[in-house]
Amino acid sequence: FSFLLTCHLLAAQNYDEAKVPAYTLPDLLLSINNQRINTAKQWEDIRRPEIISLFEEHVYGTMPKKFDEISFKIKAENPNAMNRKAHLKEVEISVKNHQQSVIINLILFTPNQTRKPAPVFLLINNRSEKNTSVTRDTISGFWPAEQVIKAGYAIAAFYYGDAAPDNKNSFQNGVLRLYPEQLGSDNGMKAVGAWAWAASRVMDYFEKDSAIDASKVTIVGHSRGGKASLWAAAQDQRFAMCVTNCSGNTGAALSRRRYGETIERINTTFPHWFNENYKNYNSNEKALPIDQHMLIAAVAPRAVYVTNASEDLWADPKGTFMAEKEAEKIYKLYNLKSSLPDAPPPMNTPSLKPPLSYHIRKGIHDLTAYDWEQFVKTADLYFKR
Ligand code: GTR
Repeated sequence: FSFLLTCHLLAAQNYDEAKVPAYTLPDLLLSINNQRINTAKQWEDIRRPEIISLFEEHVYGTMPKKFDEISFKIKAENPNAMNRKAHLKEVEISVKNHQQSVIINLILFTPNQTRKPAPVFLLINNRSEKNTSVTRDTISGFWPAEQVIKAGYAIAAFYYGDAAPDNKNSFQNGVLRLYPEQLGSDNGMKAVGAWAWAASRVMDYFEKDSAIDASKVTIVGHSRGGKASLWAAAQDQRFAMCVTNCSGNTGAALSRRRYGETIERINTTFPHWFNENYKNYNSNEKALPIDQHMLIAAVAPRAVYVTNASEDLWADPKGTFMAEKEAEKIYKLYNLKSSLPDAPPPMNTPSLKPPLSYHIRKGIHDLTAYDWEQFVKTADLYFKR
């Protein structure tokens, strides 16, 4: 019976543009108490903090800022990895709070060709750990380390399961052990919050590693990892650039369009990703005080690269582009000109120029060498390399 009920309640997903409901997006430039936001300072002092709090309260859960202790241990090191092209470090990031601890295992390759601290790409790895093999016995487009090293960047990754198992019954067995109070509260963070939290602990490590230029860290995430990379970059302003790849619903796509995956659908399939309050918006998007354009805007004035794939309608490529386009308003407050076209660019024709970049790749929901090639080009422009 309950199975039938669930099927009934979960209406078929819409892929018809004509059936996208009429909606009004919450105004980026109007504060909760109706103050018009006209300057970058007002944005930073009033509206941006308000937006971050709204996302914490209604979507991703509160982001804990404190812990008792953090330590970094180099577990293994090879200065001549990748045929001497890179220096490999395997770092154990251990964080303690309330007598509990969590370990995030970081894999980091830095390029040997340069003596200067290197800018770095950090991937939240939500696929097989084989993708980030330290022996390089598996080389995949999901984390093309050789390609990135060759371009003069460091490349790093951690496995998301270290921070929170991606499972509705066991997501608590990670970062949340440190913050048990979050579990009982409707605005407590769950898995996506924990993945983003872990990215910030890696940032803590980068700030201590002299081989890394911590002012040039690009956080990369694909799909559920792309929801986490966007949330991480939105609230932790130390990330210089954010790549949110095929992140779709509750990532870079506008929820109010109800195109492809919906809030109800994501909360039903993945009840352990977002906070309890978010379930109040199942089939009730209009009641949300935010939409995802505001999350992209919260990264401003830093760089954001949003991607989609042509066969990934589930992630609503059009709604994703529209969300990024809306965020232009905030970059404008900083006198930063966006080069985004008015409508999504054709397939495999990236709009690369930072601070707002976008592409739609031909093909399926994935993170590929093609995508990384564009991220590197954008980083070259953004970091003026
Ligand atoms: C899907 C989910 C998407 C996306 C994707 C992924 O099942 O509906 O929101 O996160 O998984 O992570 O690959």
